[in-house]
Amino acid sequence: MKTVEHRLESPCYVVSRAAMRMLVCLLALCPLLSVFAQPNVLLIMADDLRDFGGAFTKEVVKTPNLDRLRARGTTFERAYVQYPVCNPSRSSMMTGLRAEQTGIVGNDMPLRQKMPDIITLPQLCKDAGWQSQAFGKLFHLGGGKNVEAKQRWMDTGRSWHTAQAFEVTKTGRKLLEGRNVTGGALKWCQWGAADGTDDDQPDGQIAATTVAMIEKLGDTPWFIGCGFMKPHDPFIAPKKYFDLYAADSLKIWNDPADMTSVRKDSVGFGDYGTAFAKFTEQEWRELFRAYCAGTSFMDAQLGRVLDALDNGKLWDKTLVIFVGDHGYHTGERQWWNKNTLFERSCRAPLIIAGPGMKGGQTTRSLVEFVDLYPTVADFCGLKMPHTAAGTTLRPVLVDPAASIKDAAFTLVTRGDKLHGQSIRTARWRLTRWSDGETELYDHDTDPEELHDVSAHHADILAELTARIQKLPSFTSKP
Ligand SMILES: [Ca+2]
Repeated sequence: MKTVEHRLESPCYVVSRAAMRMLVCLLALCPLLSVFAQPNVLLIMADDLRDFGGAFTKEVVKTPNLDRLRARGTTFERAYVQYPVCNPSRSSMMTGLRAEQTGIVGNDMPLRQKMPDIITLPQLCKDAGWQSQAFGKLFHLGGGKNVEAKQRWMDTGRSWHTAQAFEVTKTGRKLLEGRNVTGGALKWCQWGAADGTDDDQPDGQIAATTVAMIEKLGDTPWFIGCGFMKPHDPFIAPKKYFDLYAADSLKIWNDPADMTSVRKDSVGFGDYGTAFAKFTEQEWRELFRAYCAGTSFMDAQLGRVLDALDNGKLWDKTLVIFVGDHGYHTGERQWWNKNTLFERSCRAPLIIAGPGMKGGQTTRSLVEFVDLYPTVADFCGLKMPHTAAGTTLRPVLVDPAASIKDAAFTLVTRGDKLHGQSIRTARWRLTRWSDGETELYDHDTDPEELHDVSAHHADILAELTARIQKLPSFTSKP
């Protein structure tokens, strides 16, 4: 007892108690002060995962682990990619620059070919002392079977200390059910309930290796990229995930008869449009079920990674970012894909959790994927190595009602002669094609963008066109 009294009276204790009070006050004022000077960064990406929000599909797909992550962090309901295709979107996100600035607008251009000296997001942390490791698809996985080319696409050695890609096993390749719904015309339009376990598929292996690396690195600060391949085509997952969805249980989208038709460059173009126009209701249903199965499969792998954070007690020292690389139409405007300037393609999932952050928050603030780079730099206490196109999301993570910008922008190209740019504000989406054609949708009354109202709002058209014209200059020509 005497010892305790002595300790209570010791000047040293008094000082530390005052210091503790000050720290508590500081933390109260700045709830997201980085508790750790070097927080871990876990960047989890899903491929072609639409934001399931909205009246049509909100309650359909089973994603208990995404729900679990939502309970720990902030869900962004209005997060927009800068180009709704894998490589351009990922290149934009990983450099913090718009697609207009990177010039990467297709899946055939490795980042380093266009931007040899750019400091990527994982590289920023790697160069500052973080262990940087990638599993699966973070940058676009080009290169096919050529191992060296694949390593170049993954940016091994520059962005990551090591990067690994994974293949389906012989067992996982065996399909217990499934078919190509185009009769083989579009090779990728294949769905399949696969034999084997989760780890016979790349996403299972990606989860397993991510977990092993988290356990191995321990207290060393790390930046781990965990890049799941699903629900991207081919729409294959272990059979048990198909069994979550009874074959005829899912409602499918039907475009209303009075929907405004739009130019082919906007949606419905090429061989894809021709194939989708022939789909029967049964085929739409089969693909949608397979997409939901792939999403639940990816979600289960996410759960394994979240378990590793639980087990290692890492939530209070890890910034966790879950993103999709762009959205996806599952039948809207008779389109089964991305690469359009509609909300379904431009909006993508984004959830962020981290030290000191409140859980279970949802925000309607407009944000862009170029905001992720400055956000990570901010939380890691690192200086942006180049001028960011975006801005840190910290204010929204502190207060979901906060606003950091009043518009989000997305680009697509159609060959080297035409491109479209789209601006999304809290109320409107204006898409403007480089030949001057426009589409305007009013989200206050039309969240699925069914009716083009550009003929009735000349003032909005002029105002938003002027905003698009202020973007960094872009020409479709290479
Ligand atoms: Ca993708």
